[in-house]
Amino acid sequence: MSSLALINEFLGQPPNASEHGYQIDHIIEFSHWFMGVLFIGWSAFFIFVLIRFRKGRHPAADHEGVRSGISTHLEFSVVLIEAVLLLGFAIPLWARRVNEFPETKDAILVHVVGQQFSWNFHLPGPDGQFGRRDVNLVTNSNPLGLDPNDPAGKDDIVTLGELHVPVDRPVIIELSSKDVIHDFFLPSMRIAADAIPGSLIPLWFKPIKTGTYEVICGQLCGLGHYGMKGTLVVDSPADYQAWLKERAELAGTQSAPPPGAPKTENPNAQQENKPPAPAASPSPHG
Ligand SMILES: [Cu+2]
Repeated sequence: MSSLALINEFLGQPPNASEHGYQIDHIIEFSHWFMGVLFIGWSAFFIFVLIRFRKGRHPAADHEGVRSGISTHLEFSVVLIEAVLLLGFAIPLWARRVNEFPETKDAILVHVVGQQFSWNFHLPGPDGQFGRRDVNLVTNSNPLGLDPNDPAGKDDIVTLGELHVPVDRPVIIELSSKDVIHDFFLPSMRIAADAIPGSLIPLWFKPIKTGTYEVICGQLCGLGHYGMKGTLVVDSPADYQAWLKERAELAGTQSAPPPGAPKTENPNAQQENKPPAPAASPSPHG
């Protein structure tokens, strides 16, 4: 895999840390070598044509041009290879991320909500149930509008900018946005998807290496876009349990605002002009 590493380094890709990521790397690698071959092939052909059909050799123009069918065949093969890449590899790869979900009982479910200019992460807590969310309850200290009267939401965990997940377990993300179109991009996990206001977009990945990784916004979403970064921490199972416990204790020590708001600073949320946050969300399998 030395060529793969070379391409990765050349493109500035961070090392892959997800189960499916090597497939993405292979398709990126193949596309680049293929484009390299096309570049050299077409350049050589161009130079050949300049010399072969120079004015000195053909003083009178031939208006009929090429009679051989070779170029048609060549162009057709290029289109065919590109179609195979797209239909045979790229689309099925993507479909596995957004259609074929793992069993929910093994997976970590997270609601990810983008807003100008930060990422909110909402976990269901020990009961496995997400609390009800209501756009009318959104405040600076309750960025997702969690309903304080919903028992299912009492143990929910809401964090700003930092998501913890355990290693070697599938993570199912349900993505939405409170204001404009953002793009939830985890370069090390080789996954990205647009966060669109009014839509719930499911996707999943499985982290296979513990560590701290970057979460970025991949869509120019406003003046503060450059700063719309977060952190994905892939923990060992023990560290993950410790983190869950710590968040639960934090949530327990706060009375009002309710459990959903361990971090109360959210300078970007606006109390007036509330953006349309998505309401309670269905499972991605639904
Ligand atoms: Cu953004």
